[in-house]
Amino acid sequence: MPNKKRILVTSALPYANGPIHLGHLAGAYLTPDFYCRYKRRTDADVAFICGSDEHGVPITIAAEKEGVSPQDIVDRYHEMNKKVFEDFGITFDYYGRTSSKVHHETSREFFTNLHEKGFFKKKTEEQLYDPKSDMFLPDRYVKGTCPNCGFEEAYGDQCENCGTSLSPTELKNPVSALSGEKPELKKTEHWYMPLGDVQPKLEKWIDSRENWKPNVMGQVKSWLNDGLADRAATRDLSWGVPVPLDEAKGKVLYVWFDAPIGYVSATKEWAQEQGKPELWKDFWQDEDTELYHFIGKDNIVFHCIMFPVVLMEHGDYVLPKNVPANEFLNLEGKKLSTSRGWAVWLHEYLDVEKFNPDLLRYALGTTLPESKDSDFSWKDFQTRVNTELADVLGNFTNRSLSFTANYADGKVPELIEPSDLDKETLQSIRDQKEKITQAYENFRFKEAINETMNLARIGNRYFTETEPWKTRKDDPVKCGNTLYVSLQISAALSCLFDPILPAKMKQLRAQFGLSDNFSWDDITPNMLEKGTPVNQGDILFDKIEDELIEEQIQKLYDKAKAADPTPDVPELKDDIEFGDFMKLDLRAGKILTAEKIEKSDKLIKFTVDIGLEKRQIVSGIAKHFNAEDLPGQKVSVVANLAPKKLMGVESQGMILMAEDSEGNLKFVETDAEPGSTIT
Ligand code: B3M
Ligand code: ZN
Repeated sequence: MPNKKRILVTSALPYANGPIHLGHLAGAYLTPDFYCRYKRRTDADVAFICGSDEHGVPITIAAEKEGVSPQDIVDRYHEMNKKVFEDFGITFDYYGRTSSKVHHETSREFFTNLHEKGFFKKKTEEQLYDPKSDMFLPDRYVKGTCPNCGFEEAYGDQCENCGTSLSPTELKNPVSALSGEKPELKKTEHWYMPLGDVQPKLEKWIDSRENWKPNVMGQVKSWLNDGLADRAATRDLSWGVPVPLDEAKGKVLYVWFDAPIGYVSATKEWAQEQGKPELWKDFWQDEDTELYHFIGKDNIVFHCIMFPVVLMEHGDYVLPKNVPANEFLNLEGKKLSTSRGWAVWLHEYLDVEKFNPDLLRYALGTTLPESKDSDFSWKDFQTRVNTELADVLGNFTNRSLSFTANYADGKVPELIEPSDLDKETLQSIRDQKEKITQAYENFRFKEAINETMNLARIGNRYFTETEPWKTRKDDPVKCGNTLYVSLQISAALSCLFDPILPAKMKQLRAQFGLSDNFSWDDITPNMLEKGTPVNQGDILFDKIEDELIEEQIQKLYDKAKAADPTPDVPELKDDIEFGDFMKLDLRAGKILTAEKIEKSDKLIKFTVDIGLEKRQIVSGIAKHFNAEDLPGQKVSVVANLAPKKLMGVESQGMILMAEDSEGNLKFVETDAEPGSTIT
């Protein structure tokens, strides 16, 4: 008998330095869970592995900020994150942690193996050093301007704005994250991975990859085009896996060297937990295994270049078949930022009584940043829940079930001489299933969700068209056929939607008496035998009221305000002399007429009464106001600005406007009589 297909799926190991938010979930955890839940229903042996990344500067910096030990930080967030993933139904087979003994041993074994093969280059180089803190400044201990995109908050290891991976000395205007001081250069010795030397081999492997997402391949190719540089695999830090060499006292492995090996260590621990300590080898060392790394786009270089090189050089391991990385999720139109409080934490979402994990799994699933950055908004969440989950899926299954309960004795009727429409509609179960399967197989999760919802749409339309509320009186056979078909669709949906909505679909399956141990093959147009009792049950999805959504939006703005109380306004300009200010002639005025300048989409021509005289003033505010609304408006005017022509129309002054951080304009109003001076 051929072996079952073996599939190893990993999710990026989140740093155990803070809680998990929406962006994390959409980036690297939800899609592999959809995938694994689907794959486990097929003929595949799946291991889904994740865990906490407990090393590296992100951890030590969090500890320093709170004045506790790194161990305290990782203990706290490891437990918290493990639990929140469980609460959201993320079905990791094992959630490890890189501080474990097995991990320390495994990553040291990797280093030693590569070292003995002569892979590393030992080099003494100058690195940034903070004399005040008496410490080298690797990775995130330095911040500065990204040489690639100019982002001013780039870290010493990576720019989170453009995804470029960096070394501290590449940053412009570096400052120490510890002391805020400008660092010095000081010599230190490290073990480097000569990525440039292995580039040809790596490129060959990359070129043999099939079906990689264009956003992933694009980033990888651009790295390769630039030419790979040596990268240190060790660091001058005290927190981490000690380098297994006598001559490297006081140094630890670079966190990006040890963290991906965490996938291997966690698989070992999972195997041990099952009493089959050798099982991990089937998943990592048998070339029939399909390995998939699910990550966010900022981790592409590590998973597509660095870790594959490590695996290749070691030689005993399988390499990833695909790395279906997602782009970033924005929130309400802005970049997510934990430091600026612009985030929705998963534990907070769960605190809202009316929300449940399935709603967010669905809403996020429909807005995944699969091929480009996408945006999550609470209003969109509400629309998805109300108009899709409640109005389409919930409404359809509820109609089918309640009609059956009320008019068909609560049993699946017999299908008798079905019409063409009945047959076609039943066939659409197969057609949709095929589309959904293809979408899952190709990591197109938004499409999988949409095609699944389409089956419910087909069902709803069919139910409405066949009008069982009429046929139940004059054509009971036809009515029975409608119910038969609708129930089959509902039953199929309770399985097809299982990867996305596990809790709700379990509830729905119970209404049909369907087993939770179904396989993907069991999903057919005739899952329910005639006469099967079905149970009307509770409404699957309640609608979400506007107030609850307003509350969430308010909460977000409140948190952002608390995190960063300075409003988002431009910096103050340089001081001017009093005499310069006195040169300005500012007057109270009143708009008499206002008319849009035809040739321009921005300009409005005004006549303004400034007491002494009437002025013609042109102002570029047509995108913000309707000209008709403006006569009578009280304004402040710069009255001695030299006249200037705008689109051929002379402007004799300027109307003062105030602009807020969102770009909204307001008039600088004054109640004073036109002509009054403003000083
Ligand atoms: N902890 C980085 C991150 O959370 C890192 C991932 C490790 S995956 C081996 O973005
Ligand atoms: Zn950048």
